[in-house]
Amino acid sequence: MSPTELSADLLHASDRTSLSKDSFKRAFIDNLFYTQGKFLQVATHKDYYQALAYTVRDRLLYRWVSTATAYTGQVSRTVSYLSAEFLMGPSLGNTLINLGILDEVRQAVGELGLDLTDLLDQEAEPGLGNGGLGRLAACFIDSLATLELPALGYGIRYEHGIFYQTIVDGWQVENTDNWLRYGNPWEIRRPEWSVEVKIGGFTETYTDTEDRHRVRWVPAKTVVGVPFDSPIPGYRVNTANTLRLWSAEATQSFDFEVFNRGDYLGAVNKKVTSENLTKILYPNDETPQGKELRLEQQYFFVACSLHDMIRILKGQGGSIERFHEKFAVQLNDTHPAIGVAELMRILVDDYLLPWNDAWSITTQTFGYTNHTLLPEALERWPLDLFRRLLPRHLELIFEINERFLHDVRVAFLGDEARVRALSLIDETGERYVRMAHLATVGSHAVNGVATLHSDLLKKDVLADFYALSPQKFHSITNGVTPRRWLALANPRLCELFRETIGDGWAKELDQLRRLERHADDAAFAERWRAIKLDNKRQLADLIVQRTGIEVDPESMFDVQVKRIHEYKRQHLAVLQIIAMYHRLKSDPNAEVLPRTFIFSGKAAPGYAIAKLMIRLITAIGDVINYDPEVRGRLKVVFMPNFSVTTGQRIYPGADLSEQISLAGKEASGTGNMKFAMNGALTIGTMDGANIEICEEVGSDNFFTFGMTAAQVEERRRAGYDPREVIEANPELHAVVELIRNGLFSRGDTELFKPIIDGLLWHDTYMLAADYASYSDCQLEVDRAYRDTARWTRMSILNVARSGKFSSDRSIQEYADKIWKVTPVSVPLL
Ligand code: Z57
Repeated sequence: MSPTELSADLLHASDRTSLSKDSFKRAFIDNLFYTQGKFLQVATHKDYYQALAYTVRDRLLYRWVSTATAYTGQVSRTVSYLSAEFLMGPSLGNTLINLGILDEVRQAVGELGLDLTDLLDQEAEPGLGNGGLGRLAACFIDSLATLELPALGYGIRYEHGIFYQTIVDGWQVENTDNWLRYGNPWEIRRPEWSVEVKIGGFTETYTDTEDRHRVRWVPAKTVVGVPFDSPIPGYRVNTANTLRLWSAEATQSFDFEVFNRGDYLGAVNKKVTSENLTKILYPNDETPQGKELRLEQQYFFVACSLHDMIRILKGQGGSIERFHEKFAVQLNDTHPAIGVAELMRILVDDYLLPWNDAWSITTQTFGYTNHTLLPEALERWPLDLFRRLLPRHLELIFEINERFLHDVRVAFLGDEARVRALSLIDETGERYVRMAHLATVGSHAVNGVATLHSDLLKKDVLADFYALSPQKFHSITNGVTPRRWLALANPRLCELFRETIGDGWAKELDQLRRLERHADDAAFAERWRAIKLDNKRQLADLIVQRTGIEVDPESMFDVQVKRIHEYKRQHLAVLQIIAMYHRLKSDPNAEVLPRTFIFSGKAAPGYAIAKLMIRLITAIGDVINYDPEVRGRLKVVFMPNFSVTTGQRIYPGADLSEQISLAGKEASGTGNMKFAMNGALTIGTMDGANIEICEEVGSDNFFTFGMTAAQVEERRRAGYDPREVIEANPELHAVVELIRNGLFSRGDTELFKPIIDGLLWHDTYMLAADYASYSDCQLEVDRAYRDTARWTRMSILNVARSGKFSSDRSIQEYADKIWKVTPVSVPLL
């Protein structure tokens, strides 16, 4: 029997495809009954959410199948975006926006007596990422689909995503995240495309049938990777691409072998061990630990993904020699860089291609995006650990290195220092594999994520590589998706956009420029302010609900939300808040503008100073918020569990965006962009993408302070002594003394000592050097905020000029400069 053709008529008449409201309501009830096994009277909000999610997913599937069908027949290049993290955030709201059915669905569920907002709140967030890097991957796959580019996102289906943060007695407490508890309606398990991944063991040489010496890898164990697919719909296009996340499972055959030997518990144990591989996301952002399981995770998902691409290539009748013509593989940081060695292994060992051919295919396939300059964030793997897990890959890396270093010696005759600096193996002490070097050598394109960052890469971290092959280097400034960060997060503002400039902005963010001519229109400005105030009221409700702290929506909302890290300098903001408090206490009539300081962000569980920074923030809140003399003029709030979901509620309610990293440290930042497009003004250093935001919105509409990256370098070279600076600045000195003497720790002079000592003796991130400039700049902010008309005008201009920071623009640049891919339009079946 052969399947008959799918009838398009049948599909359109189906309650699982139709977008008509009645059909949608019928399908919802149907799902509630047949999928959840509930009826309206006994169903919980979770049931309603699930039923709604399935109803929406059905409508997505139609586009998904149409897209798959369109891609099967076409030859153009596909982008594979390899990322160990995809910080997607909830899917339902975003899907409704992209399908263009948000209002209709709100109405349909309303007619069933339900409130869409309540249902949207039920969705557990898949927190499969730490911060900027993971969220960037999520914005990028949204843009890839919106630009109708054939693309697959490949990653890991962690059973536990980033930990759930609570605050107990002012300290961060980590709780395991269990996002799959109620099931995930957005994924489809595809066991038929499972991949066996080999790990460990040893290599041996053998002679092949043509009498050539070859190497064979004899692995110690096998793990099965099972793909889980989720649809990624583009905005108002038929394209629905795929996010394919790999989950580790035990091999059956392996278990049975042990079982037959009578070791049942041993067999079960092995199974448990294999499945540990994708159990948990490592919660360290920018501070990799050389943990064996982490390298295993990286190899596992990369091997699965490359295998999957070859399956797809073969399915289309392509030959392996054309791999690079079919796939452009982008490495999101070095986490998937082992892919360079894995593709070489496949081509050389499995397909017996000559080395040079294999190398040419490999380098034409990969592109590498670097996301950091912090030396401690660059991944390096001890050779022993690497050999234990991937003995064959290590041999291949040695071979790649030998050939590469030969080229280096030819290019820089006699320069052995250069050879050591460029080597894929760090031999300065214990020997390590340098993953950034492997990624750079194995790729035809390397890019930084903002102009300054790319320049510093060429000048610093990858300077020797730049000298060797300058044509490889690119700069592509990050962006964020306006669908989630505007259309979904800020509906009131978007309604004003719609009335004023139509709704083309969501696809072409540059159209926001048309708002500029309303910047001086008093009536427009009044509406603008009213919307911001509304958003602030909503945020204030959330704050009191999550922290018990009442805040005044009329006060300035001054916000710093991001991972807690010394280089991001949350403690610089703290010093300044204490100074304001001190000013108020010294002169109760001092002109201090009412402000609410809102912090949110997670600290890596093993990063003691970062956790202490959270404790310091909550501690100053405990004093300032309850001091009657301050009379509510200053409030300090720490919102627990910063996430995509809470971000969606915070950015739209912000007046001031704090982007105060030490210049040269923040590669780009992406929160800075979300704030600007939601009408917050930025106080920031000339770091990362802040520089470009300032350039776009105009320096009159941006509060800059602090040293530039060049000045930082200069200052350090000249010999920097923080104590000298602190002693010379009475305000800063007083602030340090208040903390030191225990004002915020009930007299305990030990608690915050690590922060104070760090400041006095090292001040690695130069808070003292930038303090005065920051403090002055905050006075300038006060002045601007007092002039409501001026502030509103600045806010409007920030939004109007934020078009560059759409991830659509970033992805278009990757497509043109690096991937050489073009859109494929998808006809609906
Ligand atoms: C991460 O979130 C970033 C860099 C890293 O090396 C790692 Br690991 C995680 C961030 C940068 O810190 C941000 O500046 C940047 O905007 C973001 O990646 C996306 O490029």
